[in-house]
Order: sequence, then structure tokens, then C-alpha cells
Amino acid sequence: MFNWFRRHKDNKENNPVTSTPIETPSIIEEKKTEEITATTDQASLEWAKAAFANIQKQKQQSQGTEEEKRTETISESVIENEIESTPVETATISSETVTEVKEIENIEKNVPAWLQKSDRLEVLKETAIEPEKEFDEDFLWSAQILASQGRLPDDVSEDEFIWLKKLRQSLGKTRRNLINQLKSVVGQGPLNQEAVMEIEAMLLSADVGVEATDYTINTLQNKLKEEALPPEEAIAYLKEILQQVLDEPLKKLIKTEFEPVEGKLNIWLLTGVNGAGKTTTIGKLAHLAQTSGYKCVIAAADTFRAAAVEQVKVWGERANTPVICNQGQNTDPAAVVFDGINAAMAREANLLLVDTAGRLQNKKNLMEELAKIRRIIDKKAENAHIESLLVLDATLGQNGLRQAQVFSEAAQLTGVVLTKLDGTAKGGVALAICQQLNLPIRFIGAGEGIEDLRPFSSYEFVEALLSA
Ligand SMILES: Nc1nc2c(ncn2[C@@H]2O[C@H](COP(=O)(O)OP(=O)(O)OP(=O)(O)O)[C@@H](O)[C@H]2O)c(=O)[nH]1
Ligand SMILES: [Mg+2]
Repeated sequence: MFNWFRRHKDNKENNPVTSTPIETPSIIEEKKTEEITATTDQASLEWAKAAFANIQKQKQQSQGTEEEKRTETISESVIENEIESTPVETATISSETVTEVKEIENIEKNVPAWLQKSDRLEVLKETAIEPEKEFDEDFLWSAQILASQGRLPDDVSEDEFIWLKKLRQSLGKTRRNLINQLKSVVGQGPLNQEAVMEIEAMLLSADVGVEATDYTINTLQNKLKEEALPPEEAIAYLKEILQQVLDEPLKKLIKTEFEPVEGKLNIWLLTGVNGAGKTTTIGKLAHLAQTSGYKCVIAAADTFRAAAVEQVKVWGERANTPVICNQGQNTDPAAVVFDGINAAMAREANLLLVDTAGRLQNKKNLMEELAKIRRIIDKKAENAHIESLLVLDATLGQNGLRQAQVFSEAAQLTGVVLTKLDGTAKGGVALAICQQLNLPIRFIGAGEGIEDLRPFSSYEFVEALLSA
């Protein structure tokens, strides 16, 4: 099982393919620049090949297990058929047919999603797989991102590749706007007035916000005054600055990693204006937690909107997670939370996710209701670990941020979930959130599907934002 919160496999039952860590700079410091680039590229490719081979192997193993289960089921049905006096021969023939069909399906399934859409699949079926010829840019980029974080090729999952590709594509619009202009203005010594204005306009239009933009430009300018950096190095330094901004809210915390705390009930309260993506995020989080090995319960505490409970129940079914709700309309949401806590404790769940309303008769009512929910949680689950996450729609940019202050007081916010990064050119809002709200981003959503939400990594985000 792959734990998405810790980013590694919890039980390594698979035999790893030989690990190939990328050469560190200290090993290659004696080599010339061109040699270094070539060596690093080669090492990256080796790493990517090992990861690819490992993913293939994992898939074959899991398919093997599925096949075994299936064979067992077929054998059982043969026995049943015998009892029911159906000729055994018929059952055997159908079992062979099933295996044949399965084999054809296996070829399809063995090929990762990033290859499936093209006619390369046909080529792969006919020829031996030579992965290095088939890797696309997204795969190689993802491999590089994982390898440079010290990950080993036998401890990555295919889901990570799929997610990194999605993240990179989601930030594509923002990246293209930024990178093309940046290259033309950095790398010629200290920034002149015109360059400062250009970078400023660029960051502001990506919704980085005034404060984070000023900080970024000043820090970059100070460095460029000290030493003349070529464009690539200036951009690398810019990446460092942005990552620093994103990590700043973590400095006040004792533990920076975000995962359900062990040995306790964890309660994550999700708040935000209507349409921000709270309910969708709850469904995706439940799926993420369940598939990462945590036991989860959902409390449907949006009792204001008529269809809200039904919507949560659909997500609960998709994520295979029980939903605690009260069918009546306008029932007390704090009472639902109370029941939710009882249910989570009775089931010895690790995580209770609380969905809340985004709109009431007026804002004052909503804030009072959230404050009441929060009080119930504090009182009823004294020993629980509580996280209060504000869900923000990335496409709303600075408007979304203004709402945050109000929620901050009522719900005692501890973090942010940034949704709808797919298709926006305003991915820079992540920086404004960290700088202005001083709250860490904990998850990002990039699509409406159940797998389209993952824990936030400042490193991966900045690389997806600024890697050419
Ligand atoms: N493209 C995209 N759409 C999203 C994402 N997250 C949520 N949505 C969509 O946004 C819409 C609103 O999502 P909900 O989860 O219902 O929002 P909510 O905050 O619960 O809204 P209320 O219950 O009205 O307060 C839905 O159509 C979702 O599919 C995302 O990351 N990307
Ligand atoms: Mg909702």
C-alpha cells in the first residue's frame, strides 16, 4: 500500500529493481559542465528506467494476485456447477476463455496511462519494450522531480507520476506566462527599472499578490547586485525564494509534515464559501485516507442546502467511507458533528472529516454556526487532534483571500486546501496565501475526479511553476 501522506510504501512486499540514485554534485564536482549535464541526464534516464520497470513489476504482481483470486472464484463456480449438474467441460472452456481475454487486457493495463492514448501502444505490443525510447517529457520531468528529492525508484508509485503530470499541466498556463518573460529579463546583472516592472506585472497577473511580489523582487534584486547570475541560475534562485515563501508558515510549527496523527482521533473541519469545493474535497480526502491505510468517517454537517447531504453520501459511496448525517432539513449541524464524533470513536476511526455549509441566511449566521461546531468539537473530543482547513478556489484569486480572514476567527484555521488549480492562469495565488494569511497549504485540487487531490509539496509546486 502506498501512503500518500508519507509518500512511501508502508509494506514493501515487492522485490525492488536495482536502485539508481542520481549522482550528487559532490561526486561530480571534478567534471566539466558539459560532462556534468550529460552525466546527470544519463543518471536521470537510468533512474526513470528503473522506476518504470519497477512500476511494471508491481502491476504484474498485483495482476497476478487478482488472477489467482479469479481462478479461485472460477474453481468455486466449477464446483457449484457440478453440484447443479452443469457439464464440467463447459465451465473449463469458459475458464480458458477468461484467461485469454485477461491476457489481452493485461497488455493494455501494463502500459501506463501516459502511453495509452497514442498508437505507441500498438508498437509496444509488437516489439520488446524499450522504455527509454517511449518516455514522454512529463514522465522524465516527474522522474527528475522524484529523484532529486532523494526518492528511490523502487519506492515510487504510478499514482505519483500521474499526479505530477497533472500538476505540471494544471500550472501550464501560469508557467508559460512566467517563464518566457522571465528568461528575457533576468541574467543581465542587476534588474533595471523596466525589468523590475515587467517581473512585477508578471507576478501580479499570476495572482502572487502585492506583498509576496515585493518580497520576491527585492530578494532577487539583492542577490543580483551581489553577483551576476546567468538566466538559468537566476531562475533557480527565484525558485528558492518562492519555495521559501511557501514554507514560511511552517516555521511556527513543531511538526511540519501533515498526516493523521497516530493513536488519536483526527478531526479535520473543512470550511469555505459556497462553491469553493468543500464537499468534493471531503470525498477526495476520504479516498486518499482510505487508500493510504487510514480508517475514515464523514460527518455531513451542511444541513442548510437541500441537496448537500445527498452529495456527501454519493462521495461517501465512491470513497467507500461511512457518512453520518441527519436527513431532516435545517437540523442542527452541531448535533451531526456530535454524532459524527461518537461514530468515529465507536469505529476506532483515525479520521473524521466534517463538511460544513458555505452559505446561510447571512454571513453572521454562518460564522456563528461554524463557531458552534468548533466549540462542540473542542468539548466533545478533547483528546482529538483538530485541523481546521479553509477551502479556497484558486480561480477567485485575491477575492478568495479576503474571505479567509472572516473564517479564520470563527473556525480557528490551521491550513488551506487550494482547489481548481486546473485550467487557471492564477496558480501564483498559493504564494499570496502563504504570505498574507501565514497559513500552510496542505492539499491541492486539480480536477473533479476522486484522485485529483494530493498533499501539497512546495518543492514540486515551484518546479511545476518554473521548470521550462
Ligand atoms: N475543475 C475543478 N473543479 C472542482 C475542483 N474541486 C471542486 N470542483 C467543482 O466545484 C464545484 C463546487 O464544488 P463543491 O464541492 O460542491 O463545493 P462546496 O464548497 O461544497 O459548495 P457548497 O456546498 O455550496 O458550499 C463542483 O462542480 C466541483 O466539481 C477542482 O479541483 N477542479
Ligand atoms: Mg458542499
